[in-house]
Amino acid sequence: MSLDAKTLSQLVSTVARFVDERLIPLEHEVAEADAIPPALIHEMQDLGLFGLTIPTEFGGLGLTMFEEVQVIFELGRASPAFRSAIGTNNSIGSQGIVISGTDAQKQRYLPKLANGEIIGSFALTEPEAGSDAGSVRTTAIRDGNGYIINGTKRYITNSPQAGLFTVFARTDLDTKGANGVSAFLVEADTPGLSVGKPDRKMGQQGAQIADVVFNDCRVTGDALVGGVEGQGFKTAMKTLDRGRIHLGAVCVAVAERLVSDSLRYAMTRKQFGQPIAGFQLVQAMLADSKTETFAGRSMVEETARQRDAGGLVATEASCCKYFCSEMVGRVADRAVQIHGGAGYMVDYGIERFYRDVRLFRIYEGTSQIQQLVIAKNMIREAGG
Ligand code: COS
Repeated sequence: MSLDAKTLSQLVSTVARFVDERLIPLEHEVAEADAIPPALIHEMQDLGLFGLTIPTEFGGLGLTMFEEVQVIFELGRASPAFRSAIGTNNSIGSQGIVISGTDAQKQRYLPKLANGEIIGSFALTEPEAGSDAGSVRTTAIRDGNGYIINGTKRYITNSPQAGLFTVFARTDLDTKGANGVSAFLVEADTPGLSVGKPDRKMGQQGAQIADVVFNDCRVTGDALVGGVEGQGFKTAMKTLDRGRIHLGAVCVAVAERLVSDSLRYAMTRKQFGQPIAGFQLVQAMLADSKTETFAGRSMVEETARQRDAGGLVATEASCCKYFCSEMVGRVADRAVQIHGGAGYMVDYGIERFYRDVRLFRIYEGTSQIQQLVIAKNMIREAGG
């Protein structure tokens, strides 16, 4: 359901105010503690941020893709860890249910995901399966009216906080590729499921990832997403298509923040008796970052519009993820350069963004996977 223009603009400005007044002042503290204060999570719940994309009949805001990216353009101006807190509930941790779930699965889980009562997490990657998502080794073997899951999932975002996992496991051991994989909804307190210690990582402190281990973890038959075996890979791909547009918007938002921080710094920092913004070589960096950020915003908005209109946007979603994640890497690099020595110092926070944005080129499909998807689709559409 689409919001009217006034309601959307009110929502976007409320989120913008929240980012400026509550999130940006806490960035340093959250990175140091590697955790978001619970009170802030409650504020995010009160603002409805966990349910942006979940249909209204299940308690979410039911935003269209275009509306969602407008909110993310604001929310993403703060450290990526804050977006990550609500990211999985709005994207890969809920959309498998929204897209492929049964009515009972939707009724049971979507309201709790929408209000943030539980955190959803997407358990696809494994020690031996990342880019090659169809080769998962985790198994789900039929047992009576249920399944027994065994295997290890790796680098699972928000798993330490999660109440519900969408787990991809092989139900057909004789089918090696994607078609033998099914998706399951597994609650975090199910016996046999355990979450490892949060991994130590390069950036995005405050957003936690860990291993999720299944050791004879028994689930009932109604945990099978959509009630159909063999559809798990397709569910994962459809979920990731939406997630890639969302992530493109996050990258644009961070780039816009860095452009504005770089401009402000260049206009106040003086060298050779004048603000460095007066120097053409600094201007070139500012102009390149502005131009690339604008290009990213334009393609994300256009892809979102096409998706809302019912178009198939797998190619364009990959274009957004590929371009925007690479683009924000270049913008972050220039931001450090424009800030000079200050850009390398922890207190200014620019080096933190430089580390944070590196992940965007890796998760939810590396840049190389996006290139493969784009080219494969081009060749198929050309009849190859
Ligand atoms: N939407 C719906 N269905 C899709 C799809 C999509 N976006 N992409 C693929 N499919 C379907 C295909 O149509 C095919 O169906 P049929 O068997 O009925 O023909 C099936 O899924 C297998 O597709 P394909 O042969 O393209 O699969 P591959 O094993 O070659 O894998 C890539 C394709 C590499 C693109 C895929 O594995 C991928 O996206 N990997 C990256 C995963 C990822 O992002 N990992 C990061 C961790 S998740 S945070």
